[in-house]
Amino acid sequence: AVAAEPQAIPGLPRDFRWGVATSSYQIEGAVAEDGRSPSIWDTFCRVPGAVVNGENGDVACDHYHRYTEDVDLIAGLGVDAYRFSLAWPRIQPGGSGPVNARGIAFYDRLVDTLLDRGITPWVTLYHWDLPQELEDAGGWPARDTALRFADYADLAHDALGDRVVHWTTLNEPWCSAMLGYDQGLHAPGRKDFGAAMHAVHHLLLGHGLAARRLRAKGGVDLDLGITLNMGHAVPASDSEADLAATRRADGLAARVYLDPLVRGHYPEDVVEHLASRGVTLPVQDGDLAAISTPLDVLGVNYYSSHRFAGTAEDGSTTDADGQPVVRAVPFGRPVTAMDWEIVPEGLTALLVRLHEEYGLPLVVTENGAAFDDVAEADGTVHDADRTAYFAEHLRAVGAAREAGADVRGYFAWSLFDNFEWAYGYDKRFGIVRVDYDTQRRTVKDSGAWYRDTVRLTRGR
Ligand code: GBH
Repeated sequence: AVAAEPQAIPGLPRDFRWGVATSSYQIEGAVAEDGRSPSIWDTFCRVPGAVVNGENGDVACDHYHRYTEDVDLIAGLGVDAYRFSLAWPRIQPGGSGPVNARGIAFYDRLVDTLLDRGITPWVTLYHWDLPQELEDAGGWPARDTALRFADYADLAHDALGDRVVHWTTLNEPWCSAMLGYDQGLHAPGRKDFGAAMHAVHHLLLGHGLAARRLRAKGGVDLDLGITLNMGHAVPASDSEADLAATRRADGLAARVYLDPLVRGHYPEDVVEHLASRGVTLPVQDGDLAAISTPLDVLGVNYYSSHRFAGTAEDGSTTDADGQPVVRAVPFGRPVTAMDWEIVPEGLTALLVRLHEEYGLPLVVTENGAAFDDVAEADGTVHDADRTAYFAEHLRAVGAAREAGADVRGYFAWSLFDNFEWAYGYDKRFGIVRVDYDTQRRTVKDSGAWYRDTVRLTRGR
């Protein structure tokens, strides 16, 4: 591990943008206040066995009531920007119709408080809390959800666009589609590969229609992006089978999003792969033109990388359904508390690849790690493992810049410990500890390290 002493990160310029990130359902609580309607996560958390310990976001970090104190905390870290998401069910309860004034008032106050403290708001429109009513009408597998999303984006921008420049449409559509509709591990908990692929297309369409609507508004500065979660996929060996498996894995993890967004078409090999499984993407005339509305920035959420093999452990190359084997093979690296391998050089390789193949300006919109924190009586946490994770990954970002990638910023995930989806409150990603009994916040050693590293890198 890299020395824990804060040092300027090589390769990162003085005007590099530094931030911390959260999302609405993971921190806000106050789920039934001021006219907020239930989201798919409020529902999913009530399904027995869906979330560790049956936990939910009813209270979470109580950020809805503590945002002033929380903005002070962000200011104390010395970062330029705060990435957070808007809860669609607060702004447009039920997923359609007029704006809910009391819901938008919360984000008005939050944005004003951030701007007062000199912190740039970096808004994500959708970080997984779909209004339940829209799920009842078919959710993301249904085309209408994309149209509803564009209306919601328009309303949100009408309300905040005079002060908010940085807009991200979706956070990690892969997770919404695959974890939510294929693997059933996230809300709404469905297990239907075909429905999940329809969700992929409608998420992208929602993004594109929203992007068009925001682009059509004149007179305001707009920095528009989408955030994808990706790793760097590498073949386990040079064999044809391993190369093919890696390409197939990367197709469904990355290219099925990147190609339509940047090039205006789905990758041919992915379309064929889907056809072999009886799935056709529900593309209509004009959809790809909307989806490829020009972006200013691509957000990258990076946690880990994988190697892939095209053979099963018993040597077979096809699975029970006759599909080619795609098997993730561990690097044999140390893992975080999530059991995700720590592969910092994968971040360098990913950023360079995205720069070379897709050419967009890049921002790392999430990167961080859960570890089994031990808190002292006063709440302090000596999380050298998390500090090392940040140090290694920030160096990896610097290395990507030195290799030519246009990476403009980095957001630590997360500002504080929060509701970690299916893992409930069990897994802690914060650079600030939250004591869930008292709601006391305490900056961890990694948070102090991040603060000092930002200062030193800027001042170099
Ligand atoms: C993000 O998703 C979310 O945006 C955020 O809300 C969440 O709190 C945060 O990450 C931490 O989970 O098992 O090695 O194959 C993360 C998306 C997708 C990243 C699955 C890790 C599996 C790694 N994740 N991926 S591995």
